[in-house]
Amino acid sequence: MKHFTSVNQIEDLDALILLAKQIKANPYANKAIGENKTLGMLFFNPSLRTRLSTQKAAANLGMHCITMNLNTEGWSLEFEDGAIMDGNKAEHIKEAAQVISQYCDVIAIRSFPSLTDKEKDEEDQVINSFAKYATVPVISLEGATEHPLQAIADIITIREYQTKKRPKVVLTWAPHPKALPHAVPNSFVKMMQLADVDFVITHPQGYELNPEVTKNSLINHDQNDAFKDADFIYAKNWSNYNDYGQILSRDLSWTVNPEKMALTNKAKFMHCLPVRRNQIVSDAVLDSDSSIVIPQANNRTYAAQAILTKILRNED
Ligand code: AN0
Ligand code: CP
Repeated sequence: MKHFTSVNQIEDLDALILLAKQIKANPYANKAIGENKTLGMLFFNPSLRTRLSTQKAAANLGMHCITMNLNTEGWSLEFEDGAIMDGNKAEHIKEAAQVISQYCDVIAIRSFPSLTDKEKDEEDQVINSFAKYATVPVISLEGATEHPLQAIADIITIREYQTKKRPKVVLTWAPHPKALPHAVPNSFVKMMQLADVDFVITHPQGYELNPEVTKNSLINHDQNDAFKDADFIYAKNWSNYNDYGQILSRDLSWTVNPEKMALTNKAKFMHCLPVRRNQIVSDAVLDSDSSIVIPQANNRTYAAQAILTKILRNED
């Protein structure tokens, strides 16, 4: 595996889930494969889970980890080819990526979208520029359009909790006071399209995700109807995609609450975290036995470790 920046790069999902399961059962079994290898983690945005779980995954493989908050601690980077650098940007990605590649055997990057320029965001310039100029493998820790490690943790969690062969999984939009990216829902949709599940997306009219991503998935604008017989409810806010980056609804009738969960088949509640209580989901659901957000977050370690293992083994 050269770079891992998209769910599209997963060639054999069952094999990947099996590897993660084996790692979870025996996390230190491959402590030697990362010996004398360095993982560089570069953050342009905040993180709790991704940073700590990926660092732990690297340590479980014997890797050394160096982490930098590039937005606050590094030189401001220029990403445009041919730029005349007479402004605030002190260093070009071409040099930065090659230099970092000399210190690191794998580079992992978190970089959110602007949510103001749709075309630029869809280019996922930060992650793709690192992938282009780095001379070592690059992993996305959530880019402008995808959060693939999250989606792997999500499918591992669904596999652990499913009680029937083909569970019904519902991705529901839920209200949030801030404009949020599309990366988590995009990767989740792509993952559900790969997995053996009965998948439905529900969101208010006009809150369609990128149609290229959702084109093979069912969309139901009636949240209550979508929830019927669901085995998993995966809640997530995203800002408007058509009216790019705007908040067109904060309708709290979309908050996941016990009345809505009662429509399901005793569904498990999932969210990538961080989650806003009593916006996305009510306390009563998040604090109930149906919530599996904590074990879901735990699986971030095994998702990251599975991908690092494949990269260190040079596997596809
Ligand atoms: C981010 C998002 O929605 O993409 C990160 C989630 C993992 N969430 C927030 O900014 C609250
Ligand atoms: N789910 C997730 O990626 O969380 P962090 O933003 O805290 O890393």
